[in-house]
Amino acid sequence: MPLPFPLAPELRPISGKVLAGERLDAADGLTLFTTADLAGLSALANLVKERITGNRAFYINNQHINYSNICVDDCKFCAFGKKPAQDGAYEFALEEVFARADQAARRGARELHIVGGLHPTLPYSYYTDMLRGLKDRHPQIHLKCFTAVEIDFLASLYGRDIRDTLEDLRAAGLDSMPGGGSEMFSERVRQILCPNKITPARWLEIHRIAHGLGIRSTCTMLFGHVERPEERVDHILRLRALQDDTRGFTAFIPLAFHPENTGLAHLQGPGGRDMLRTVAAGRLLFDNIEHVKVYWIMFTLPLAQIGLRCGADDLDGTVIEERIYHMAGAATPQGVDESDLRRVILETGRTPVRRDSLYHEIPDPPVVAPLAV
Ligand code: V47
Repeated sequence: MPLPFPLAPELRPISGKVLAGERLDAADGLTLFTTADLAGLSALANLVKERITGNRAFYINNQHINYSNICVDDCKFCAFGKKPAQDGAYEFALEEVFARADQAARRGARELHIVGGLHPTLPYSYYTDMLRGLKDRHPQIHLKCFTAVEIDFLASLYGRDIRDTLEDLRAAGLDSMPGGGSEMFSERVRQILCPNKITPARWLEIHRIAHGLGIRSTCTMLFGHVERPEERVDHILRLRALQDDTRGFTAFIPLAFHPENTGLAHLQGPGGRDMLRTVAAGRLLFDNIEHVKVYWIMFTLPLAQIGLRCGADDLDGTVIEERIYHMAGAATPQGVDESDLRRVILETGRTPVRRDSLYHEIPDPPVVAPLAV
C-alpha cells in the first residue's frame, strides 16, 4: 500500500523495511541521521509510534530531586557538578530530601527521580536511609534513583560489587533506575566530553545486572555536541543490543546538549531540526523499546509538542525542580502542573494519558458527588 506522504528516495528502502516490520541496520541509521527529508522521516516515525501506542501521549506526575551537586568527576558538558569547597556546592540533609518528597506527595506525585553527583564522602547509609525513609513515608511513590555512574561510584567507594549494591538499594526501596550517564558511547567523543567517566561497557553491564534483578531502567543519548552521525547510530545500536537480551529498558530519551556554563560553551548545541530528527531516528531504530520520550525540559514545550508528532509518545513529567539542565542555562520552567501537560498534549491532537513509572495508566480519581444536605 502506498504511503500517504511523499518520501525522499533514500528513505524509500527504509520505509519498505519499516512497513514489513524489519529491523533497521547501521547503514539505515546513518541515512536517518543525514537525510534532508525531515518531513518524510518524521511521518515514518509517527507511523511507527501510532502502531505502538495509537493516539496516546503519556506524562507522569513526578518530581526530580538532585540531592547534591558535589562531584569528583569533571565532565566537560556538565554545568551542575561542583567540587566540595567550590561556591554553590550543596548537599541535602535527608530531612531536606524528605521535605521535598512530602511536597511531591501533596501534589499527588507518583515518582521521585533522584540523582546527584559523585559525592566522595556521603556514607553508604545516606543512600539506603534515603530510600527507606521515602518508602516508609510514601509507599505509593515509585523511586527512580541513581544513574549507573552513581551506582558504580558507590559500589567502588564502599568495596561492594554491583549486584550487592543494587540488592541493598532495592531492599531499601529502589524501584527503577534512570538512564543518565551513558552520554555518547564513542571513545573519541568520551575523550573530549568525559574521559574519566565509567566505560560504556561498564554502564551497559550495570543496566544488564539491574535488569537481571528485575530493576527496570531507561536509556538516554546526549547529543548535539561533537559527535558524528555514525557515533549516534553506534550508541543507539549498542543500547538496542542490550535490550534484545534483557527487555529491561522502558523508554529511550534523547538528551539535547545545552552548552551554557559548561566547558563546551563555545559549541552551539543542537537546533530544533536536529532534535526532532533524533527523536524520529530513535523511534525507528529502537524496534524493541516501547516508548520514546521528548523530555520537555530540554526540548521546550512547543518543540516537545512537535516531537509528539515525530515519533515520541511521552513528555516525561511535571518535574518541579530541575537543576542539571537549568545550571546549563535552560530557559524552560523548572516544572509545570499536570493541567499544563494535559493541555500541551491536547493541543497536538493526542489523548493525554497519566502514567506511572512503568507506563501503566493511572485513571482520574472518581468524582465523588457532594452529600446532599
Ligand atoms: O547524564 C548533563 C545530561 C543527564 C547536560 O531516565 C546534560 O527518564 C544537556 O539522564 N546539557 C541527566 N544534557 C538527565 C537524565 C534524564 C532526564 C530525564 C529523564 C530521564 C529518565 C533521565 O543529563 C546526564 C547528562 O547526559 N546532561 N549536563 C547539559 N549541559
